[in-house]
Amino acid sequence: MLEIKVVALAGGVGGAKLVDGLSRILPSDSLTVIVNTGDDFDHLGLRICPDLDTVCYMLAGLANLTTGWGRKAETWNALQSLAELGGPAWFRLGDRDLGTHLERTRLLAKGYALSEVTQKFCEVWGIAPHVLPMSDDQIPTMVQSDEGELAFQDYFVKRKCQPRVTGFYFAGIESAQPSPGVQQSLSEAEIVLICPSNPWVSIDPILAVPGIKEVILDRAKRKQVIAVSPIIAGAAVKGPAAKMYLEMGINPSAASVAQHYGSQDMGGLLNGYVFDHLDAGQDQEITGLGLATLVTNTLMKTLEDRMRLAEQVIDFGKKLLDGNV
Ligand code: FO1
Repeated sequence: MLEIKVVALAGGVGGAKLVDGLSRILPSDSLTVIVNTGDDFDHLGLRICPDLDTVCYMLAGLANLTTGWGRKAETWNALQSLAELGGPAWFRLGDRDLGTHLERTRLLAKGYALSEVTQKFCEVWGIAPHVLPMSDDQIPTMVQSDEGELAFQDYFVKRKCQPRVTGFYFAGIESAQPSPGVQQSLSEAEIVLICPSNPWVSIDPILAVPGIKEVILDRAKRKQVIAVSPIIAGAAVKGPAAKMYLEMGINPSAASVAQHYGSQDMGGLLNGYVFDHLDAGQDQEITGLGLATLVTNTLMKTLEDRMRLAEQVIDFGKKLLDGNV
């Protein structure tokens, strides 16, 4: 097993898959996952935390791998009853998944912080890595579009990502704080890994929490920051990332995501960048940004893919740490 302190920044499905791979090749006390909470919202009186649940369900072996959200072996009786009564069924909550939302909402109402609730759930679900929400404050991602401002889930689920986006903002970010343990894990990290999640709405919210980017940029201790491209051959593996890039006037590519995060010697975050064989032609452009590069198969279809990519990324990070790249 590799002894190395790794902190992964993750959002939805792409992030959860790589985190699953990392959790299987790293000792559990050497992996911390900082998860986006910008997608969170209140629905039917329940606090829903999609990216926390996607990461935790994946790590607990409970995830519905087909949809990429919610639980496997799900039933839909409660939602069916709600729909029959004329309630809003557009955001599909399965019976097993509802248990998570009911208990999270109950504990939050009793005054527990989201990070405390998450830790409790991880203990019950037998999740060994540390899973931390980026903040215990609510920081809803708002989508600015040609139809005006939309709450994230209204854009993503109700409107199926149809509106053309012009920008994003994270409401309340100015007064938000990282949740306990986030800054310490980042300052102790030898590898900070930006997972192949949507840069705009899964990773940027994490980096925007005051105090998070600052700690990542502080290279006082041995630290390498690596991102894995969520774009392969101009398309997102899943979700609206490429569509968002196009609507923001940027050509979606592995290189444009590398630019999005920027290299350390240009005041940006990254030392290293991992992208797919299909985009090998962009290697010179990406290297030209001052980044060390790893070109490999980044598509994670199977558990073996997830573990292989995780091993390759960590090996790449160790080489960077030892100055061998
Ligand atoms: N995404 C959908 O496209 N349709 C849904 O009905 C839906 C329900 C849902 C329920 C719980 C949950 O945790 C996630 C759910 N998602 C659904 C996915 C969710 O919108 C996304 O996971 C994130 O917000 C973006 O990654």
